[in-house]
Amino acid sequence: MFLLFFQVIKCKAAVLWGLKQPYSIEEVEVAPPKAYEVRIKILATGICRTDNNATTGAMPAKFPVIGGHEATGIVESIGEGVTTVKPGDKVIPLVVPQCGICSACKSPNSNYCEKIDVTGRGVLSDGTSRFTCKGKPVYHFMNTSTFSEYTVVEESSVVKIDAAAPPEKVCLFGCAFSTGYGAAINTGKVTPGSICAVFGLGGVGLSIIIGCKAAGASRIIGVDINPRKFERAKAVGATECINPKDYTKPISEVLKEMTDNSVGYTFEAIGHHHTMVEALASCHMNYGTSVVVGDPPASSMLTYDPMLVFTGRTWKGCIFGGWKTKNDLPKLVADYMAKKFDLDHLITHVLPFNKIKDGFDMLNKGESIRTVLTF
Ligand code: CND
Ligand code: ZN
Ligand code: ZN
Repeated sequence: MFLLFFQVIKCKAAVLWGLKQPYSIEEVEVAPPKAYEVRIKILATGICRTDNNATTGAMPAKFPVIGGHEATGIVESIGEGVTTVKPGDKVIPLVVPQCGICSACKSPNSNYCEKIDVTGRGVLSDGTSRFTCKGKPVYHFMNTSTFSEYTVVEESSVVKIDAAAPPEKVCLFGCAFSTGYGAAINTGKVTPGSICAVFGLGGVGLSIIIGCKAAGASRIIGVDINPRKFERAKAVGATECINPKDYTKPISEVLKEMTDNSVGYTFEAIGHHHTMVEALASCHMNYGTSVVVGDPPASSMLTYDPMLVFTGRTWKGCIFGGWKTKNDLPKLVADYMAKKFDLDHLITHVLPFNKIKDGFDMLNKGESIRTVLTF
């Protein structure tokens, strides 16, 4: 019985063979977990813009790669030395690990664990991958690779959550919700009565709105070029929504006029240089704070007028909403179970895993917020 746990598992996974190719469902082999590793059976995984960025090159990845990073699963087996999870535990794989010993993990002010993989390393700590397909190694994506029936992660990249949590909802704590909510609460530190503007009304932007509302913002202005996003943005707390295409002047000027020049906080949840600068220009020239949440396109430089920060604005960014994942995620899920958050407006579609292509098509046509794939 014990030996059964340590067999290679053959299963279905969505493999990206190279840039600008679609995710292709293949049979892959998933090796057993080595020491301090955990093999997880994935139950549900959301589709995030970052998974699409791996296909365009905006997010670095080592090909061939199994994408996906926002999921819930059950621990299938554990390697030697693993103590924080056991087979049968309901878990969330962690895009941002918490190893507990690096400089960031030891600092109370950082969640940027050195084990994070945002550069497309694609391998676990021993320098190898646990996946093969057609005799070739297939690489890991952001320590997680959740577009697979089974995945292997390091113990620092997985956390146990409430066994009763519904997998097809709480997978959003694996990225969108935690990222957006934390950007407002932890990074922006939105204050009661303040005015906020959120650029980009996808799963991350809507989660920022939920955070701004929870922090007591008096006005939350959603900004998106796709007006089909406005209804759900308002449902989660946006007080107004505007479309830059409806104006000839820069949206920073529009926001200034709408608010008597008093936007305290802006958030960029799109991932374009020009909107990052526009969001910066949109917060108050002195006391304003602007948070970069969207993935900056890889290998590119941004130019901006330094006067924008010289006058006193604060410009910051965050990965995964600043949460220390192993400590904080179980508490966020517990808050969800206590009905503190409602994720229903964020999830527009639930599809079986083999419909992954439809999920990406809807994301790229602007028809979905979050599509959750179930196994
Ligand atoms: P999604 O694509 O669902 O939403 C982006 C929204 O931006 C869409 O509604 C678009 O219509 C809108 N948009 C596009 N161009 C413009 C524009 N010029 N002006 C205004 N609106 C525009 O993306 P998502 O919500 O899944 O992710 C948002 C970003 O956050 C994306 O860059 C993703 O890669 C990134 C992200 C960051 C982190 C982190 O830890 N910082 C974690 N996950 C995702
Ligand atoms: Zn660490
Ligand atoms: Zn994501």
